[in-house]
Amino acid sequence: MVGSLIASALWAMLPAYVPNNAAVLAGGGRPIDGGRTWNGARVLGDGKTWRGTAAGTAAGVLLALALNAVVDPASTALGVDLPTFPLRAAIGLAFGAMVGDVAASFLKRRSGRERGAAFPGLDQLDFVVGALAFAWLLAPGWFGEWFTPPAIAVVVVVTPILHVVTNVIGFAIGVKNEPW
Ligand code: CTP
Ligand code: K
Ligand code: MG
Repeated sequence: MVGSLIASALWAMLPAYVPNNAAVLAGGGRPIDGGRTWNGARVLGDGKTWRGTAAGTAAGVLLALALNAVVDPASTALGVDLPTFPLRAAIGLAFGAMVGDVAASFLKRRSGRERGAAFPGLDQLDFVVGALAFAWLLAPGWFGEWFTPPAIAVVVVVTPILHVVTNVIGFAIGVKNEPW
């Protein structure tokens, strides 16, 4: 019961987990804020680029389509009812994750944090809030079916753990500048 709740909730979040990591690998080029500042600090900073945002969103949507192709055997193997992703849900999760991350950088710059500075709590949950909000906006029926309050609770507890582990690995293998 709890196991199947965790499995379906995490499966439903997978298209929101990939974008940040894909952006790290693909990032670079023109920053979204074009170098502009506001009240003495960059609006977003050099860490938020058009290329990283586009690549991250594309990676999340592509992963959702790939998961749709294997959802039946995966459901059977795990003995769990797993979600398929309508395109609108896939886009909401992937793009929303990127928007949440960009919004967090905006808040970091407003609070005097330089690019790459840690903001515990925000760093781990920014993309969760963005992904859930955009999935709800773009695919409300699908969202209500899979992101029940208990599923959201699972996501909010488990995601920060997964996020910390992934980023420490990314730092250790040299693709990420900081371990957060
Ligand atoms: N990245 C990107 N575009 C995005 C998000 C991330 O290009 N929308 C790339 C950047 O190269 C960035 C790296 O992924 O440096 C790591 O992402 P993140 O940790 O979110 O950015 P930071 O550089 O730490 O900047 P910030 O302090 O604004 O979070
Ligand atoms: K971030
Ligand atoms: Mg960072």
